[in-house]
Amino acid sequence: MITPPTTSVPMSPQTFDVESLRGEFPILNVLVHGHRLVYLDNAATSQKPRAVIRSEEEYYRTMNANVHRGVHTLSEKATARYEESRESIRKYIGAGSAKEIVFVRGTTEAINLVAATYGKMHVGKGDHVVISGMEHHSNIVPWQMLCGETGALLRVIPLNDRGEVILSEYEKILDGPVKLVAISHISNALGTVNPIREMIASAHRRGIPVLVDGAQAMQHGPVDVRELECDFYAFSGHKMFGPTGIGILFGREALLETMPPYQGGGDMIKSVTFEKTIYNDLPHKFEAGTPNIAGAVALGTATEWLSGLDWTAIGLYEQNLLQYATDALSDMPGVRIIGTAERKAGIVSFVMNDIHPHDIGTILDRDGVAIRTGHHCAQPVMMRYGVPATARASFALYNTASEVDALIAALGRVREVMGI
Ligand code: C6P
Repeated sequence: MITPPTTSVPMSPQTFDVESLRGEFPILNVLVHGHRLVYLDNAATSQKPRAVIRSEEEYYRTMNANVHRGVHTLSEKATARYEESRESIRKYIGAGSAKEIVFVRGTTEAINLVAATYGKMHVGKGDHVVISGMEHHSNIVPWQMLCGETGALLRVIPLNDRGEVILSEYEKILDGPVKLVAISHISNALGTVNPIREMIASAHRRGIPVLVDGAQAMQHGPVDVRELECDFYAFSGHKMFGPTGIGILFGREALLETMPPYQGGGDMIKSVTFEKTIYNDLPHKFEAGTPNIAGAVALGTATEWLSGLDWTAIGLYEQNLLQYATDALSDMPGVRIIGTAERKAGIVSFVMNDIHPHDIGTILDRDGVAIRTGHHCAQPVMMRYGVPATARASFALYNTASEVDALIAALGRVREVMGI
């Protein structure tokens, strides 16, 4: 049996009090099979602070009404709160205008929106769309569908053995008839942080726009879309301490203006006759139907909550935690870490001997340790590294070294149960 590390590394700078931050997350006190929850599945979805939970509740308790429709007080209140939330998010990601902030269901819908509108307008037969070998299915399938419909070709930037994009290959691919690059900021399956600023600059030197899948990035610190100079940035509320069912497509105003609507319906129009519809202004042109108002409001609260944190201290804390977990896992016999990039976020994917990751996940759950197992909606990554699936521990700002110790101890029990 593996002896788990007994001491916690001194990793919390004075400026960041993890225990008091944990106190803001009620779910961290839940018991699972008699054990206090050790939640290490943050890449799948993050937990919610009290402020976010309260915000959604308060919306329903005090102002629930439809937006942009009524003249009555509640509708005006709900509309104002919905638009204030858009403004909070705009500020948080450094966008120039609230017109560039489109509420969607999440990253998946944001990418599909761009593929179905910008993609259909600009990508034709013989053109290329570029993605990388580490993309989530949400940033593969919409482009495959587009290429299938238009006769374009999907080009894939290959990965090295550590799980990093091979930039020299990317440069070569960019010299083709490329109409769009779509790349993840951080890989959900490998933890790799891509050099997206550099990659965006390379594409822009050739006049090629870039969409960034930011699903995994937003919980690890603020992202400034102006600084990145990306053309589109897609993310999900639920992975950044906000609610499920709400997310954002940031798009440069000049591009969004030229794009056709994604869906037709209420709120995306200025006027409708049976002969002709005049579409609404940005961003409403892309928000057909009653939106997830409560979700949008609470996502605004999540960004306000995130703005109040000391990200220099948290960045250091998360990197130390990642290092601690990586070292502990590397010391376990039979463990192979998949994804050893130089720049990583708090995600460790691994396999252990020939134990199926689902067995690992199930046994860990008995000890209250929640991780994700499977292909993580990134089957090409599994193929690239020759594994059917991995076990994945993913860390957020409220995780601690003693939770890593609990993971390692539980993995020791997996070895015992499996007779290794
Ligand atoms: N990854 C994971 O466990 P949605 O489902 O739309 O909120 O996000 C999709 C998505 C897109 N891109 C990346 C890089 C992602 O990681 C995800 C979601 C979760 O890894 C669920 S599969």
